[in-house]
Amino acid sequence: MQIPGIVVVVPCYNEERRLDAARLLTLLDDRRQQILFVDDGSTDGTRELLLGLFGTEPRVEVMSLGTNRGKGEAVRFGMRKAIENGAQIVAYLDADLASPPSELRRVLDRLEQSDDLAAALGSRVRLLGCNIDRFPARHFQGRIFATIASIMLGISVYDTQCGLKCFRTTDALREAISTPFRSRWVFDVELLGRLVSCRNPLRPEAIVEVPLLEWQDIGGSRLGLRAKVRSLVDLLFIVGPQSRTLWPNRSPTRGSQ
Ligand SMILES: Nc1nc2c(ncn2[C@@H]2O[C@H](COP(=O)(O)OP(=O)(O)O)[C@@H](O)[C@H]2O)c(=O)[nH]1
Ligand SMILES: [Mg+2]
Repeated sequence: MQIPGIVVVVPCYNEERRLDAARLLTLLDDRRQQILFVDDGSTDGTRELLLGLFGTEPRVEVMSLGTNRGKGEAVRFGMRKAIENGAQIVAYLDADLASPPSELRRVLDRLEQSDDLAAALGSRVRLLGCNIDRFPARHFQGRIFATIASIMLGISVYDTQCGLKCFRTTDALREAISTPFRSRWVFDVELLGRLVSCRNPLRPEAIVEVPLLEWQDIGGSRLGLRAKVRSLVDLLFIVGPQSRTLWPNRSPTRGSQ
């Protein structure tokens, strides 16, 4: 890889059937951008497909985790590697491109517009004029989850679970990803909690949500009922110790690490 300005981490677990090479390549339209695919111990041909499609592209790297560790760890490994390689901005994006590359660009633009911002998060708000195509049941489950997460975190986040998030490389980010996440699926909440409660915390004002203009629920999600129930339980265990709502007077400490 060249010295990276912006690295887009794309976690992949058994994505052989869903990978759309042509759309993914548009992530490289911005010359500063690089893609780091993290193959999360896939058991199908994901790794071989990624290497075959992008093996000769200098701005694409494929990292392989030997065993499946879950999305949170796949993202964390990718972000750590990107930062070790010198990335100034690290983003992550789901491999199914439910958030399209054009929306990644908009969220990155928002982050880059202001030096005061440390993170810009895609947010699936169903506003008139926006094309947020979410399965109704998932929309309502997501709203309940995000509302609970937001109250517990003590910061107003509308959509904790959107798979598109962008961060400047800050001390807070380095610290937040220095140790494993406790949850496979609730890691976004854990990450936000750590960012605002670590030793060098981000001010909540340094984090913005950017309402997406376009988002589409792609079939094939493997987040089943069991994982959803587990996520709710994880939420209580994760956010409890670092909650600004539950512990309003607590000075910033090491968060959940
Ligand atoms: N399901 C699943 N996805 C993973 C895992 N590790 C990484 N991922 C990636 O996480 C992203 C979101 O997965 P997806 O199944 O679309 O979940 P969704 O959030 O319900 O749409 C995709 O890029 C997956 O390839 C894992 O262990 N399980
Ligand atoms: Mg998906």
